[in-house]
Amino acid sequence: MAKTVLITGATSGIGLATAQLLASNDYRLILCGRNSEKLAELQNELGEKTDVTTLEFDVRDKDRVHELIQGLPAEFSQIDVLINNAGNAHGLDPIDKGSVDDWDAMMDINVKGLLYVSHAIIPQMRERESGHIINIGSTAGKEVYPNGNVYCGSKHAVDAITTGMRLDLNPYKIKVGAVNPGLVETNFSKVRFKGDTDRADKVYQGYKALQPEDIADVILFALTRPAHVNIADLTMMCTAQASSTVLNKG
Ligand code: 8X3
Repeated sequence: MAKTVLITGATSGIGLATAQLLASNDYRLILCGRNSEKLAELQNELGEKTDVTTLEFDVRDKDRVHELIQGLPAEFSQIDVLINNAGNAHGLDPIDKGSVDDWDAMMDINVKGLLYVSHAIIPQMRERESGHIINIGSTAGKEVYPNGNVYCGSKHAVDAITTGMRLDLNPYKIKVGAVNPGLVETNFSKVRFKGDTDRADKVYQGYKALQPEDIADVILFALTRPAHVNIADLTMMCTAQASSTVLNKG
């Protein structure tokens, strides 16, 4: 039977590319996001290829996250795969100039939001003794770069939480892994720079960044390994990038 996959942050970037790829590969989809219009469009588009339902929530709203996941219709209530993708960077400032609101947003979405969604789904996976959780981390979860302070902190937390989940859920045969991309060309930088498109565009100029579809490919690879294989931790960068601080712009 086709597996059911819940994806957070499914309306753009890596989440969207993953939803599109999985829809073409016989996965049933629960697409989650904040934008109900985009969710409805996606349901229409991908509904032609597979069964799709949508949940409109902000991962920061723990009560709503819990309520909507518990209230899924019977045909979607068994979640085989959770892809914790929702996440953002807000600002790129030295620690002494950072905005407390930006810090709150990154910790609330990237760390606490991931925990809220996981908390709502792990019990059913534990009960069935099966399931697969893939957390979308970042190279920023492996190394800290100047001005990255709190964003890097949030992604280091994702890295630690992924390991913690894998350890604690191991007795229940639940696979847990992370995919950690470097620079990916999405609206990530537009959000980080609060709509400053010129600044955001410059991040991806002069080299070929990873595309969201590249990350989706790796997620599909992780999902299609045999039962005894878990992709525990995978870091990927575009060829031009060697680390968070070394990028060859030609
Ligand atoms: C995204 C990668 O280098 O912009 O998580 O922090 S980076």
